[in-house]
Amino acid sequence: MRLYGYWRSSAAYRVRIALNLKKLRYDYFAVNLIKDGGQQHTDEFHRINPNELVPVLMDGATRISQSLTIIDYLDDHYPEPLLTPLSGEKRYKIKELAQDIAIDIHPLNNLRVQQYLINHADFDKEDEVEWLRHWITVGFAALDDKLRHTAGVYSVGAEVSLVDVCLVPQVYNALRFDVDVSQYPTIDRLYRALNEIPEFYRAAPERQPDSPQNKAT
Ligand SMILES: N[C@@H](CCC(=O)N[C@@H](CS)C(=O)NCC(=O)O)C(=O)O
Repeated sequence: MRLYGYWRSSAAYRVRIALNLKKLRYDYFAVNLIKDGGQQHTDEFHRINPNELVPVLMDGATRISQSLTIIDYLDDHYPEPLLTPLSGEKRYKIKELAQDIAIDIHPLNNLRVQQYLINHADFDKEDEVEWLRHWITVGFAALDDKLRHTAGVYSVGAEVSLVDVCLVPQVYNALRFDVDVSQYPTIDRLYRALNEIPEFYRAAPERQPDSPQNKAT
């Protein structure tokens, strides 16, 4: 199995957590999103994913982009542990909350959006950070409210689910932009609890081979 990712990509971070939870080994191919204007825009990577975004997972002849679909594929083919139950009310709650993060919050923080704001919308660095914080705080206020009703030890009850897999990378992102996560007590508690789990801890950006903080690189 092969994963194309970037240490700081929160969508790739989701997939790394899922692969770790399922105890799947994979070869990691780092795509540097910053260097030389971004290796995601090279012809070579464009052929792998015309969206020019990471992550991409290859498993034999299967090639998938879109982190939520990759994790769906992993649940179908490597169901231990299932991150989205196959049926029941929890299935829909888990999908709803995961999509709140991955579809509503995350895309507004994405690198290409930030680059567009700076290059074409007359934003300076301060406006850009304000934009990032604004959309994260709007999303987190609602998410914290919802999680208050669904959370047990983890985001939905007592078992780790797709919501947790999406939550940790999004909080990591928020902290990068100095969002005060303590304003969201349930999110804050879940983030701390989840980072105690070795599979989450090992997936963290600074522990990836392409992270500048990783002394092994
Ligand atoms: N919806 C996609 C989002 C993928 C995505 O936005 N990836 C970002 C990193 S988190 C990326 O590759 N950005 C490169 C760019 O913006 O040029 C998914 O969930 O996989």
